[in-house]
Amino acid sequence: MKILIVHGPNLNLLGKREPEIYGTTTLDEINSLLKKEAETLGIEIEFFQSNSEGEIVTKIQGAMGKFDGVVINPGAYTHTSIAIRDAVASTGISTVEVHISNVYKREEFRQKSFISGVAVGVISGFGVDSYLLGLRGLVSYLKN
Ligand code: CA2
Repeated sequence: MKILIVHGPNLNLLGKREPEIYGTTTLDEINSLLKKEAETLGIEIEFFQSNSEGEIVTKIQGAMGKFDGVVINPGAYTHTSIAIRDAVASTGISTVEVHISNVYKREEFRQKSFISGVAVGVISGFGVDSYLLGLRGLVSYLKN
């Protein structure tokens, strides 16, 4: 089984800015933790980060036939991007949406996700663990 991890805009700044909201763990450290979790689960994993909506759409389209599923933190595109939603829906690739912060405890504009409606499930608010829980949930979903 092969899973693609997609990190959206500004997540390359993790651990370097706003630690009170997003913690002190860097994106490289998150990817290392995911890699370890993938080894435990006996699956393959690949990472992609982009600040560009179009690049994320292209990557999701390209995942068809190459990956069994996607774990995505769409960042702020969660709340704006019909294009990313359409890419997930039209490829039909099993996708789990994850967020570091609990978006339902924050500003009202963060409480709307264009992705949730086409995702297998959503995990929000567990910090870095959201990614690990999302990966485990997706692998379990795909196995069953
Ligand atoms: O909680 C999450 O994971 C979010 O997807 C993070 C997005 C935000 O727009 C979503 O509403 C919730 C923001 C990612 C920005 O990441 C930063 C990391 C460090 C410093 C500044 C921004």
